[in-house]
Amino acid sequence: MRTPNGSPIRREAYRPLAYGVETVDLDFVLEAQATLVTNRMRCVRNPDSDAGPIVLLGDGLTLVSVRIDGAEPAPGQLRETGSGLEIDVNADSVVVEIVTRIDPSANLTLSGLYRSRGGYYTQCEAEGFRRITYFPDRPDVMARYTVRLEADAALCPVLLSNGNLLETGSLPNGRHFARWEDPFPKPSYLFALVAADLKALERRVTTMSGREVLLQVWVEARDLDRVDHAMESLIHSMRWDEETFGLELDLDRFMIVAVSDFNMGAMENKGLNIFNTKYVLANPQSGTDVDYENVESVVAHEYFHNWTGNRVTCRDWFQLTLKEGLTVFRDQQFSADMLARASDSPAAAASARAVTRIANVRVLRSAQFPEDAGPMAHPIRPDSYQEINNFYTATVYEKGSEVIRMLHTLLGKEGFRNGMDLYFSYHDGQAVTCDDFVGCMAEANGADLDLFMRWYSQAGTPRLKAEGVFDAADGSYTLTLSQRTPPTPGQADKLPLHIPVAVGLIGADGKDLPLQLEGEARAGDSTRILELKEASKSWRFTGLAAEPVPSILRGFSAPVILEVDENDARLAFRMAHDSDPFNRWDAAQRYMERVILALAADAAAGRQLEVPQAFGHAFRALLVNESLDPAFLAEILALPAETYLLECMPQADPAPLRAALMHLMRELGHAMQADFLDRYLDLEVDGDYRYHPADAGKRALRNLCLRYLTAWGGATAIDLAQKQFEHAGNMTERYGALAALVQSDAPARFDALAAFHEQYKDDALVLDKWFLLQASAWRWSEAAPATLEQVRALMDNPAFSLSNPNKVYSLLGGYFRGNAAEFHRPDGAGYAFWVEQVRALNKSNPQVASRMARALEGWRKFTPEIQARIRAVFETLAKDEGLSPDVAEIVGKALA
Ligand code: B3K
Ligand code: ZN
Repeated sequence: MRTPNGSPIRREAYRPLAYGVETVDLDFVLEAQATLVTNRMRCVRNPDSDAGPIVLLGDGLTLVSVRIDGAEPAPGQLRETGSGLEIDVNADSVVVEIVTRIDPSANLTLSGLYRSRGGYYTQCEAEGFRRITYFPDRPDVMARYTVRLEADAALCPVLLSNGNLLETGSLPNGRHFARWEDPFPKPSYLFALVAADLKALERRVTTMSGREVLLQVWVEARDLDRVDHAMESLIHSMRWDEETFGLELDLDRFMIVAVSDFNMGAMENKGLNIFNTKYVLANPQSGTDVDYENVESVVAHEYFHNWTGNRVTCRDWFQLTLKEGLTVFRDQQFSADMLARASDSPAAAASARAVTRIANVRVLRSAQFPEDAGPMAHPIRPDSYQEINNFYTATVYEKGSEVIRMLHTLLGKEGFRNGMDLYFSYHDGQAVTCDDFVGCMAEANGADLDLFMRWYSQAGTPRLKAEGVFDAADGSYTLTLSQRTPPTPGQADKLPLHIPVAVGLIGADGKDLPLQLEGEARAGDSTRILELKEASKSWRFTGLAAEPVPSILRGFSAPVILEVDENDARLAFRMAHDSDPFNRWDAAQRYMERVILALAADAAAGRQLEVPQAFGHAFRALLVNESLDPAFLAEILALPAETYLLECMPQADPAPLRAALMHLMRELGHAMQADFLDRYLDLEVDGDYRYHPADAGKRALRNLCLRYLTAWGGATAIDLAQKQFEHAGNMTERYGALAALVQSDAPARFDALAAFHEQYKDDALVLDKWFLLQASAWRWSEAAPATLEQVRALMDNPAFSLSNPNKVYSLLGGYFRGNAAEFHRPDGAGYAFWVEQVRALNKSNPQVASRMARALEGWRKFTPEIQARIRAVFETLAKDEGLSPDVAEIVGKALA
């Protein structure tokens, strides 16, 4: 039914269809094993396309009947093709009625119509709709939908679909129905239905134009005490989009539905967002501050898609970043604004914004940089793919968002808003391309963005080199910026990109110097955006009394790897003084990275490990600095992600890296015991839990202090962690204490894990944390049980199931992606286990299987011994018959 393995779909092959669809009337008779779908669509000739048949796509459907304008098809008029049906017609407009039968109970892929905990749910993006009915299932076919649902009234009392409810009613035999109408034309990937036993939290709010709208968050009855935060987040998102972009909710009703079995985070179906429970449910007893943050940002993300994705959608799936990069940028801005709003001074607001930015960049560096350096490297707008589901990537999303952010930086807030306004005025209701979007940004600002478009076509992480020369004779400082992007698969030669580089110069007193660029009248700014468009360019700053310390790429103004020659003293200086909080954090990260990589080299060579004193001083100066916001401190004192550090090693070697990380944490915990303890005791948050940035920041820093203390492992530390675990008033504290115990070699960790399991064994989301923690745990002593054996044992826990993605992501993902040193054990047992699990998942849920398979795709960065072992398991897998296109693409590219 699909494109055979190995024959990719190309962006350049795009052609509009001969026939589109104007209206669709769907009728679902929902039965567990045999759901009948009647699809009546008005197909209309596309005047802009060449002549041709009506082309319908279908996957795994049982065809019951077809009628064309009410009649049986004439002989030869209807053909079954490998991917669906083709119908020859002469008329400009015909009504095609197709009846199909599907088996939602047998659908474990969680794409199309499937069952979860007794209910029926759909997931159609990217190509799930063709698993429900025959349809031109591509995003450039936008149609108006009506939907009738019929199901057992006792089992599925709630029947939902997109848009507005027209009618409900009872039927014989205990059944009932509902009819829905979506007034907005939409692509099929935004279709959704839900039929289940759910309850809703409801709120009525008034939009900026004065319309009253109904908001609902639907969950199982037992979860109703966990939905307030999702509802609050939805209301905040609505207000933010009105205030920031003048964009209003366009429907009378907006629904969020939570489902336990879901492949990714959530889905922006028109008016009926379907969410993984993980991103809806949170109360103080079950969710951590991080869960609260995630719920807020995913609710916002899906809500923002209503304009950036639904009202204006993608012409084809190569344009995915058009909606995803832009919507990620919007949700990141929203999160930063929410944090800043809760701050009580401009400085606090800047620090709060930096905390969001740091979180964004951590994700980029630990997930996107490795992707861009591996066999799956692709531009944010790929040129080809074998399986589109493999391209919902960190590159399309996170780097895509960085590209939008650069436009925002280059054009300014107002210029960006003008571009957005123009985009909606031209393209509302259309399926468009990334060129259309950037074209609007250029037109609205009179800007030339031709060169900027290279960000859409060039893969790989650019290296930005900064070199400065101070001339004491004339008080000038010449800064030379140069760029180069290493080759990526299929793209050997790279061209210069248009890179905005935010630069500041710091004086010896630690204060920013006013910037005066040679030949420019304007002066005085402390940060300037330099636009690098060529391979290399120099800028001359004048009027300087002494050599400044440059602070380059402030706010992480471009998704690049900055190469700058800074000695330890300079990093410590910026760690203490950089006025740009992001760069201050980054200086600390760079310093830590340097220290950790040196320790890892020593560990690999069997040398004694020693943490440089100067680093300890710089670290401690921050730890005891009470003028810094705790949330920011929690970021600046946390080590860089292991996945990112592996990328930074000349030859990635997980074991010595892990030894280095453990050594550093232990040593810092030991040397600064008293300071960690003081801060720990100071940071206690009194009163009832509230999700507030100030409280969350304190809890984050407090838990981090505890982590350093238990890493060292003195009796006081373990006792503190146990007390916090026992007396915690909320999940952030309880889980923080459990994590601190598990990340130590204290025997108390086993009791804590058992107690946690006992308390939450019926709470799926909390248990996911328990699985994750054990799968990703470091081994602090040789005596500790091997992680792999524990992971295997945990698979037998009654709460674990390979068919629930959250469980797989926690336990298997936690091991494959979150525990490099244990997964890459020298005996290869981790890889054998990986082959087993990828094979099992490949049969039931290819999307999840592919995600797990990707854990090893970056194998070429490792030492030759590790490479040889991983290559062998990829080769084993490659010989399997029946690999899904999803997994086959990953394996094929990994070996190419
Ligand atoms: N658009 C969905 C992702 C769909 C993934 C399909 N494999 C969620 C989001 O980005 O908002
Ligand atoms: Zn999205």
